[in-house]
Amino acid sequence: MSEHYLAQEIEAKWQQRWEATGIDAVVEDDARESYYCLVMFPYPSGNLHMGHVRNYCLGDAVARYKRMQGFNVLHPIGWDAFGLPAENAAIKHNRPPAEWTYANIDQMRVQLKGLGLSYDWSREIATCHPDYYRWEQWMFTKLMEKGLAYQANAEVNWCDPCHTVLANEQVVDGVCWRCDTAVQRKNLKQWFIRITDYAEELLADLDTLTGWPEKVVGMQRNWIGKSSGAEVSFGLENSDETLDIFTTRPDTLMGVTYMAVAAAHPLARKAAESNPQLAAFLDECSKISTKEADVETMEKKGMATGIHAIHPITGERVPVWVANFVLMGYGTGAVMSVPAHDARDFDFAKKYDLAIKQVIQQNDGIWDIEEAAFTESGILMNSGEFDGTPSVQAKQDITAWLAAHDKGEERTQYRLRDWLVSRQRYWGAPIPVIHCDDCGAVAVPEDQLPVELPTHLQPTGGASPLTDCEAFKHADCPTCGKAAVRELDTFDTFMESSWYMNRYTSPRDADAMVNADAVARWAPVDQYIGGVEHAVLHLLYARFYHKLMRDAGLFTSEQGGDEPFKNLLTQGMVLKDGTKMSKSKGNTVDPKAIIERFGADTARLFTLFAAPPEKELEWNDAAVEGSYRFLKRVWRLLEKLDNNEGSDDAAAVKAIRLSIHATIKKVTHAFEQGFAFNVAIAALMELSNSLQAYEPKGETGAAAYREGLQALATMLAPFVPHFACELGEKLGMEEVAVISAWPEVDEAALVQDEITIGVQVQGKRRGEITIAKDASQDDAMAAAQTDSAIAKWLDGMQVVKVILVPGRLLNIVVKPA
Ligand code: LSU
Repeated sequence: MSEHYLAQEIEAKWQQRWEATGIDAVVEDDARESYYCLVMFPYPSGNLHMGHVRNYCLGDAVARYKRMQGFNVLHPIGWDAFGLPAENAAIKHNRPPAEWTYANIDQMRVQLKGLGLSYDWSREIATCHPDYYRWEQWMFTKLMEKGLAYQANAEVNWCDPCHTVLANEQVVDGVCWRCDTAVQRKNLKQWFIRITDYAEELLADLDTLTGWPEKVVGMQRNWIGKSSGAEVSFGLENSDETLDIFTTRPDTLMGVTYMAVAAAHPLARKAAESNPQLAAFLDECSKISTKEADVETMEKKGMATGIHAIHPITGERVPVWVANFVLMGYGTGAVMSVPAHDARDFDFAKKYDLAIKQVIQQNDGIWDIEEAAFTESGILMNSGEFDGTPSVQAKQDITAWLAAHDKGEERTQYRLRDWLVSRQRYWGAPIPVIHCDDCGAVAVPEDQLPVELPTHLQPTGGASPLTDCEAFKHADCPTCGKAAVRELDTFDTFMESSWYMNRYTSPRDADAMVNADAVARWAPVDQYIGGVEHAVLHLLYARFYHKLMRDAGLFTSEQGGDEPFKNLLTQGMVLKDGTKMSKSKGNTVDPKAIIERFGADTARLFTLFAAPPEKELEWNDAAVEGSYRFLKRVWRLLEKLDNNEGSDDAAAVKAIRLSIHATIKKVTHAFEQGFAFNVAIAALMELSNSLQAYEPKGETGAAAYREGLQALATMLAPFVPHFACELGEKLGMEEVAVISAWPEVDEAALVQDEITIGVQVQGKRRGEITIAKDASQDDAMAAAQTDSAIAKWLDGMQVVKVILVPGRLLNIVVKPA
């Protein structure tokens, strides 16, 4: 046989066949144990990027392997289709985003099919379709009813180029996660969902996520940021109001020498009314970014407000300052400052010449409080009745004192803020609210859902075109019937991606957001694969939303679990020349070019072989060609298929069957142990080398060779499915045998009669011998003496001692004769 390996032809043939047979659709029966769910939800950005290819090939390898293991696999695909990138592209090309997006979807669908990914296309969904987002709108109205969704004025992050507010999670190092521009703080009325109500559960349930990388669990834990301490109420001079703060160090309360409030704090604003210099400073503060890292590193600046607070215990006057590092969005937007025991407060006090009062002393030794803050625990001093108390006790005592005097209480605080979900952009799901002059913000009733987004509008980059779309804007108040206006903001797209995995279980349900039986069958997702960029965005929101759906009665804990994703694999990035492939850096490799040149199977094999899934993958043209050459080598193995000249050679058959079955064992293990695909593929390459070196002789030789090729085809199927099916067909296998049945290990083939062990003379390795598995020390020694490489080290020597470590090593000690 001298047929060439024609990748493109083979791939087109099998893709057509799979399309016709729908072999990847699920069969639903009743046993949850046999269900395996794996989901993905790309942005339809138009063209596949190598990073996507890697992600989808990883998922497909898992899905295919699990199917071969007999699981009923749900492997759906759909489109996270709303959002800014699509809207911006539509602006640039002067086409309505709907048209642009649906065209992209059509293009990407073709690309995904071209990769041979085994998706269940019958479940395809797109978030920009009203059949999808109507349920999100419905859910939002339920959340409004429960008080879990609300509109409020708040200091929020504003991105000017994107012309919208952002959630805290979308501000990375002070800049917009999409366009890298520094965000501004603005006071605006926005819609929020009360994720803070779930902070404790979101934190506690992290402990159940044993199938997640510790790193991601840690990132979420930090983001939620639970801290315990006390809320303390300071009085205000000449006022009935109070200045409330949270502290984790109530033991240092007696050391407070000033208060610091955020620029957006009402007290600061009030003081600025009669103080132009302060007003200018507040203005300056509003322009700097809010990211904590920034706040840590930026120059600390402040200004006195002229207002004084009253210390709750001593009654002393304490000056109130505005400080640029105190943020309104965190805690109460005000802090008590204890320069003697906090490094930042110390620096600030030094800079502005504020008092420093030490109230904690070291357990032993003297601390020079003028030099640096003492930030550890110790014994209280200068603290009146609390003097001599250790910090730990003093925290409790002082909190108890405050509670008894109605000036404070124990409190737990979270860093997590409520989820800001409204966006001032057009290409998103309309927020289902009507604003009535009399009734306020009224939820759109269920029978009027969905509130459909007009799809013909052309955004221009400024204000959303919805703001002048008269047909959309006007509506009657659902409560009183008076003329009213619709909410013109849309939802952030993370709203749509927070529940898609559950919708996939009953994607066409017209009566409910999800079907509880379907959720019970498939949820939670068994294996999730994604980039780590979503660690505190999507992965946090989806966990929250899953709990919201549960608590809305859409499914129970027993049916859907309390968490949406059981196991998470965070894939590494695809790099070129050491940096992340990206359009802006101009270092991308177009997957299309690889596919056109070598075929999809080569692209798949390279991305899976070149690095472990969770590690970064450095692009390497030579390795791509190497993957292609490997497939061609395997292809050529077919040439020896019918060779059977010579007589049966039992030892050779035994040896090749040993490598076949040892490989099955190794590859199975690699799949089960965290999807070590690179290890699995390396083992398959070794097997192919063994088969290449093998000369089939006689009937048994030919049979063993065929067995080896069949095993190779089957085990290659999750990685290079077209190639594997074609190879299988040439081997006379049924398609189902190649893609639906994982090979079994023949334990008998693994039993070795002979073993090879190393031989050391004077502690140095000098060669190896092959001996019977149960050979005695004398037999082993005899074998060593007949091996010329070893014998020369024994020549002229007297053997003093021989030690056989069974199965491992023969150790020979000698001295000159
Ligand atoms: N639509 C979202 C998204 O990221 C997902 C939704 C569930 C929030 C990964 C890389 C990425 C994600 C890359 C998946 C590009 C799909 C993507 N990815 N490297 N959609 O289309 O790992 O993390 O952008 O899990 O270079 O591929 O990506 S996406």
